[in-house]
Amino acid sequence: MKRFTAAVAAVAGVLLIATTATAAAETVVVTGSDLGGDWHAADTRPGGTATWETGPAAPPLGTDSVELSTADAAAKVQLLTDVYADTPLAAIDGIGYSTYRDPLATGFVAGVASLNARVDLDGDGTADVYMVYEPYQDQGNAAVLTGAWQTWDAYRGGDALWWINTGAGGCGQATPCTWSEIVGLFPDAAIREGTNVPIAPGSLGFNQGSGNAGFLTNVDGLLVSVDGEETVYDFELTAPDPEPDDPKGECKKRHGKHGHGHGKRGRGHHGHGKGRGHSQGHRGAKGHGHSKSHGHQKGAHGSKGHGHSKRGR
Ligand SMILES: [Ca+2]
Ligand SMILES: [Ca+2]
Repeated sequence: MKRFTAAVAAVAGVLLIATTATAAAETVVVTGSDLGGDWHAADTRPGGTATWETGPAAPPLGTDSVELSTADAAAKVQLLTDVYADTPLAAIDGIGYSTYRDPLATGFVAGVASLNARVDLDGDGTADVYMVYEPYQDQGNAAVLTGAWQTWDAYRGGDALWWINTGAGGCGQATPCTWSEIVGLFPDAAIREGTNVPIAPGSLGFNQGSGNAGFLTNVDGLLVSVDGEETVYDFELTAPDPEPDDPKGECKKRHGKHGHGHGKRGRGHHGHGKGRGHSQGHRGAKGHGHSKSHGHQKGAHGSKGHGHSKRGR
């Protein structure tokens, strides 16, 4: 009987932890209309497309996802957000995403879209490199399935493998380093918008190509955790209905999946100065006015640069 009681207590403990973890996350819906807002096509090149679509199969969040296609070797497609600009690499304690390698994909059998982060390694304000996470590199070719949704923990307590397009720190594609190793090598590193060449903004998100002819990957569920606060980006065809006359109801709806109204960390996330207010309605990914109403806004960063984005392969 004692044993039984202990088991019940243990299960209750697990449930409590799970509930706490869920409450810490915020889900932000990203639609195609967010391009040019918080999300950007960045260094997308001819032949590279990002298409919001229903499915395929059962995406990990909602009903829809984004299909990234690179028809030929010159093609490249990016879907990057700028909301993490100026976030110290060391403050990131979780990152991941989900992929679906379409059965129609050709090319590398374990090839799916990667995660890319534009990074200022030495913290001097200028982005220097791209950091890249590729599931096959971290988990092995056999781990990447075709025709199935898979979720990749690109952090794994700091043990996930990333490579740097310039090979800085000895962390090139052939000799990737763990996230923690890179943070250790470059303690001042931060996500940074680029300023060197006229490529559209964006510094964190999905990348496919160049050199990836025939790749066809659906992506969904980008997760980023900063100082323990998770945000999950759910790519969907339509945003939740705005309810401008009912801020509380709107917040509830927008954050409904996790049942809380204001989980924003109040990082630069809210402070783009793009002039979006509550009255314009929340289209899922826009938290600007909302964050103000809860007094969370801090760390606004006004300047948005343009960047370059060599994939390095
Ligand atoms: Ca720099
Ligand atoms: Ca989705």
